Amino acid sequence: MRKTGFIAVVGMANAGKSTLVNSLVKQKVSIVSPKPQTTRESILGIWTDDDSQMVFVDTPGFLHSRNALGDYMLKSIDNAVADVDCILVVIDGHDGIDDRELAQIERYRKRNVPLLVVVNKTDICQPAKLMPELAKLNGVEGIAEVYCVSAKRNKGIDELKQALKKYLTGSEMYFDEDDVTDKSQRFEVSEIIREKVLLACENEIPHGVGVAINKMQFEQNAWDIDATLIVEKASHKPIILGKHGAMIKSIGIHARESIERLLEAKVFLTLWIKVKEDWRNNPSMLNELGYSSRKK
Ligand SMILES: Nc1nc2c(ncn2[C@@H]2O[C@H](COP(=O)(O)OP(=O)(O)OP(=O)(O)O)[C@@H](O)[C@H]2O)c(=O)[nH]1
Ligand SMILES: [Mg+2]
Repeated sequence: MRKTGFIAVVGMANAGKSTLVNSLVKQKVSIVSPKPQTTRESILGIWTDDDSQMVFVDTPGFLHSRNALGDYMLKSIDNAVADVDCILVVIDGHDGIDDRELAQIERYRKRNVPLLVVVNKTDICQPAKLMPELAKLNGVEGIAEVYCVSAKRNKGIDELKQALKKYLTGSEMYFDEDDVTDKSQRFEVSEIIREKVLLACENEIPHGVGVAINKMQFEQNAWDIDATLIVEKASHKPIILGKHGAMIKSIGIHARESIERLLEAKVFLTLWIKVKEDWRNNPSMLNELGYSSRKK
């Protein structure tokens, strides 16, 4: 019989939580970008092997909420850490450990489930700089174990996964053996498009972009997908469009390539842009984009 359980993955924005979950389940289930607040809701990454099933809960990075979407993101972190077998607090080792990380550890240790600290991005950390940072964790109450990994380079990941097995408390399978996420293809497609917007835009604009899938149909051996990028200010529209439409064209090309890999079929992708003033504070827009109840 397999040991099974849920493991929450929390930490500051940009620490590499989604990269870690993808690396743990050996599939891209959660989008990644250098911009903070890439993940907007909890996303499950499922790993099943001969003796275990681990359900990792990727979460949005801890943030100071400035709008209703931010409130929703914070709530999804709280929901994610309820009833789990273990909590992984991910820290960017390259950035170092300061009071914010220590406050996070303090916050989660009160939940009385095993808490592991995962120091990530060791591929870009100089050992001489990392050692004094790790020393800051000595004597911090409530830490069961500390692991140093590079999620991006898959270093230390198998060792971490092996170590996590001892914390699993369940014996029932929560998902089928072949499942890697709880999300639908439609959700994954909208996230891929949002990832390409995050990667293409330099400034704050992508944080105010939502993606609505208007149509997703499989016809004549190809997917026909029609999506709208929702922007929160009229002035953002020309920026996303780019000169002679160059920006949106590039977003579309990159998104289509990734979606074709996901769906393993040819994809025709049409992107539109629509302005919805301050949509991140608009309950009906949040609902439409799936940010008010669980979106699958
Ligand atoms: N060098 C290096 N970069 C990493 C590593 N893990 C993640 N990154 C980079 O760090 C950035 C943030 O990664 P994400 O996985 O999106 O971080 P996150 O914690 O999920 O961020 P939010 O969802 O915004 O909270 C991306 O540019 C990643 O490529 C790592 O092990 N090494
Ligand atoms: Mg993330």
